[in-house]
Amino acid sequence: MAKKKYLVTDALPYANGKLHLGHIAGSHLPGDIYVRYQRLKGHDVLHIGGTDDHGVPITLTADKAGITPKEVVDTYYPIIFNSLKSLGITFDNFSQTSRPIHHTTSRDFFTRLHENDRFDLREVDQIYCPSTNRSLPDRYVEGTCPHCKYERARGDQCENCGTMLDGIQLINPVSDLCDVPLEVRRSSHWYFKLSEAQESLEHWLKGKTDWKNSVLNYCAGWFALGLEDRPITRDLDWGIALPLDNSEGKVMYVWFEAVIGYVSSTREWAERIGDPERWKTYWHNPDCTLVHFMGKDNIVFHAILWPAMLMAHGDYILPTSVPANEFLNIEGQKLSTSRNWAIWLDEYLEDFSPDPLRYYLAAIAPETKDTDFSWKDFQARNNNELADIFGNFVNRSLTFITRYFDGTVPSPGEFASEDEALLKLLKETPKTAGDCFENFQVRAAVRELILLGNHFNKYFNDQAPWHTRKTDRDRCGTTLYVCAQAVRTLAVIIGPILPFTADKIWEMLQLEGTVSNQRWDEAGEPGVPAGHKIGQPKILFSKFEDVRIEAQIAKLGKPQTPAQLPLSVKTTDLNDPEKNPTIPIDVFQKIELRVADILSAERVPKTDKLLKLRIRIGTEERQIVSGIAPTYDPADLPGRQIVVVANLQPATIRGVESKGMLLAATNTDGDPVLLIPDTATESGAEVK
Ligand code: B3M
Ligand code: ZN
Repeated sequence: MAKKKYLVTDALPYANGKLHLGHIAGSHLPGDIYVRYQRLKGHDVLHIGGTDDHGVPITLTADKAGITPKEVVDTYYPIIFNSLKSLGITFDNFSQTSRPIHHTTSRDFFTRLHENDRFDLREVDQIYCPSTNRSLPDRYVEGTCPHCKYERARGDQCENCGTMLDGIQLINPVSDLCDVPLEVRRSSHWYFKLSEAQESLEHWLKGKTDWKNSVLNYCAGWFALGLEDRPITRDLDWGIALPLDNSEGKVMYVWFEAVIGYVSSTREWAERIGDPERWKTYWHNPDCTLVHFMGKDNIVFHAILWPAMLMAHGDYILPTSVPANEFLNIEGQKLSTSRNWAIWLDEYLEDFSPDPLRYYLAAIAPETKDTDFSWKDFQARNNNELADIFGNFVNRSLTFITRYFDGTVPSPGEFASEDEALLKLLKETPKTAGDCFENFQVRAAVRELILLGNHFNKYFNDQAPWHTRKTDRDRCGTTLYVCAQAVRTLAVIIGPILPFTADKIWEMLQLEGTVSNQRWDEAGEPGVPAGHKIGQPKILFSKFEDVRIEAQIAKLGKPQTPAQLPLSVKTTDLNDPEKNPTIPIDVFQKIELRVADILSAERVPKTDKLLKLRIRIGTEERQIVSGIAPTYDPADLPGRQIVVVANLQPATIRGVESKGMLLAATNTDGDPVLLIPDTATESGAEVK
């Protein structure tokens, strides 16, 4: 089959906060599953992402925290980037829209549309705050939606009915920052002539019969109202300046440039791999499939505004598909970050491994309607499906081979009809599961996998190898041969959803290469030869006890503790006496810094970041807990020297006692880096 090109994008989250499971269920996980699947199919796939760094969401966060927008986005970028990476979301490039390459790309795009006469400069009324002397675009104002009368609609969009708004349309507008009465002033803005694009857009969408109904219906609603021209500039000092004279104080509207961010991130990728023009082989290639993953609140921007911009430009392909997802509720309530009724990805990953979450979110994916994340259901799915169906089958098969066939896959005898039936099922599986992935039906794919897993276990039970082992060794060997094939097929087929598990199974099977370089279409063929020596079987999934789940439920709706708000002091604050008051030397001298030797290190159970270290300071041995697991393997630590604060009050961290704290810097990825003496130093030596 010919290699096809795919360009897959996930919505760019605003870099003003951490990622929660709404982001993941809406775009990153379905995007990643699709990408992994298409790669296994052998296609040329580029997965593009990044953060959305401009616009009022960012400046509002900065205003409220008293820091600059740049500090906001640079704080959240590494947190967002690292949590996605830990969840196994594999991007070819993950950029920021605040980078120069995006400014250039957006200004070029703007210039082309300007040359093509797609803009109109208009004088308009705009909401103005007399106390802060600034105009208040977008989310700086809230008021009643003129369409659905929802009282807390924002100046850019009504969260309730999804309508795009302009602050001036709101009934009873109020400022988000102060409560003086607001005024209306005139200002000039560039408008994108979206109304002109309606006919071409309608015509284009008529051909999209395979798109989700929800997306098509949503667009039809817009067309029925008639598309209106949209202002695409704002009076702000954070954003992308216009490539025009007389445009001081104006920047591009964030939604105009954020979508161009997909192009900029692709260009950044091309530059990084040393082939700067290569991005065009996707964006300017009519044979490339362009897929945008996102949540339903972004449909209008991706299925109407962005295609209209692309058409107006002329050089680009249009989206092939816009598989928007509905919303994820949490324990029966709407997800709300302000009430902290949310599950934060980085916190999840501190307590659990990634695959159970990927699995559960795939199983309940909000593909056609809003769905509910329930911790108890998460627990049940993990325990009853991952552990009892998949984990159990893999484990019993491989353990049996290890125990009774010396770890060597037995030669099959003559196949009985049950063996033939299972081998046939394996052969058919790539097509059945593949059709689901192809059509963005991840829930259906999970159902297929469960059926498959149940078949496998039933086969094992019916064949009763523990019995035939004694009565008919040939039959027993045939059974285990077939089971080994099933384990391999399973590893490939679950790969898009459960990549970490797939790798583990591959490792246990000791097959050549990696799961990700297998061919999907051949995944159902017998691929483990008789006589092949497998590795040590390990448990794939542990069951989650009630206490772990209850602890998660208890966190919902509670205010976040300060440690979870990551805005930290930046170097620019160093000379700011308010943020960084100086201290007299005697205060510093109270801190006992000592050189210590690491004696042993181990992970703190059920956490991803924490290590428990036995250390020696001079003659004294102690235990400390430290969050350095993201960078350091416990096996590499014994024998190394560190610097510790020796007189810190003891604390209990995750139930483990810690007497002291080691010193580590935080690198730009947000990962810890140990501070160590330059040459071997006597244990217990003072640091001053
Ligand atoms: N930042 C909205 C959001 O995070 C917006 C997406 C941009 S995609 C180009 O939901
Ligand atoms: Zn509304």
